[in-house]
Amino acid sequence: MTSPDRRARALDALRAQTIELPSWAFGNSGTRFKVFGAPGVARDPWEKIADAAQVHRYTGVAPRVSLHIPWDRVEDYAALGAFAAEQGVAIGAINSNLFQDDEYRLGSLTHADRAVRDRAIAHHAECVEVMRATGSTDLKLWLPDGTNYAGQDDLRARQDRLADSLQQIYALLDPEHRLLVEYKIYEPYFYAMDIPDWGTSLVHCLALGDQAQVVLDTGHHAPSTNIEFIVMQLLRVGRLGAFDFNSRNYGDDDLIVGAADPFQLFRIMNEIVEADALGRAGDGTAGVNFMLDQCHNIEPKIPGQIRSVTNVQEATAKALLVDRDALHTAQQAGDVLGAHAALTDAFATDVRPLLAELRESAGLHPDPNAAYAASGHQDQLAADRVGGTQASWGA
Ligand code: AOS
Ligand code: ZN
Ligand code: ZN
Repeated sequence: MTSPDRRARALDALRAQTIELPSWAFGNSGTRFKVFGAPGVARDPWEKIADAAQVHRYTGVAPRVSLHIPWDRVEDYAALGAFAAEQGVAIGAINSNLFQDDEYRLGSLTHADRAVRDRAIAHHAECVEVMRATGSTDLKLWLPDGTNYAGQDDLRARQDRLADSLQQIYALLDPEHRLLVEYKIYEPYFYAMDIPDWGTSLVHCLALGDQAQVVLDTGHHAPSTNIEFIVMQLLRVGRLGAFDFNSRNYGDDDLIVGAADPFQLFRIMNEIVEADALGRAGDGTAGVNFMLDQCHNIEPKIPGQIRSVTNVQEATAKALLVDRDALHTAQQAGDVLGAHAALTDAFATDVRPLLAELRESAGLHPDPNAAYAASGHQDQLAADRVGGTQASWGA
């Protein structure tokens, strides 16, 4: 049984939780085999923001949208930020892009040629300008650089060039900005990525300074990696800046978070709650940014994002309901199964009634997935958005 106190504290914490949506989730996406077009899909950054705002309207906990430059390049970023505010959302992290130019075939920030590195650094100056115009405080850098064959390049020299490039990017930041450095085990290169793991990301962040933090994308690890251990360790040293949440069965699948392994998502949120790292500071700049990094290849985009947000909320609610006194007592006493049961009991709790109560207390429909499906909004979009080119992942 959940104590009334714990339930009340969970409701307060859930009320304060926010989840950031990626603009690219609202464009068409697919694999290298096929991109499926869907009726009513957003045709430009403005429509992607409007779609993200719908997700916030129904869930009440998704008040920011991440942009990707150049996919979301516009003439007037201040106007885009103002449009987002009118829609009831804010611009979140600005994602740079180092993977679409021919020049970057052998690397961008790690390239042997200084001119190529300078160009990649200059792209981040553009991203920082976008941050200033939109009020964003997070610059997110996923480095796609790497090598395909042993001996192809000097691994250590690439790290040295990377350290130098990152320092120049870091120097562009304003005091309220953060640089969020993402890691990924493989793809697009398959011998050695230049930031393959959290250790490499952390080493660079530590060298840069306090404004540099690690991004943990849940799809970027080897199978059987204990992700919650990484979460714990990065929190312990104050360097977990953000999540890119998604689900994976095989590789970087970018499926709906909590779909493949809800127990793993619960274990991750349990470490967050244990470290009291759920909330962000009032100004939104500090703490862990809970972002989604997903693509909805075959399912509709807005409902896919609503489902993702509610999945994160469910895992969070379960983590908040863990009887921490019982857990810590059992841990101290060496009660292996008692401690394990403190977690599994919470995981087995049906938190949907708690979340329904949370939403109703905020004036929202208790079931955002059903409410959006019944709204007719999707049909309206399909009727309104004819003509033009639908935005694609990468377009
Ligand atoms: C790539 O695999 C990474 O997950 C990136 O975070 C992201 O998907 C991309 O940069 C889109 O902005
Ligand atoms: Zn990512
Ligand atoms: Zn990824």
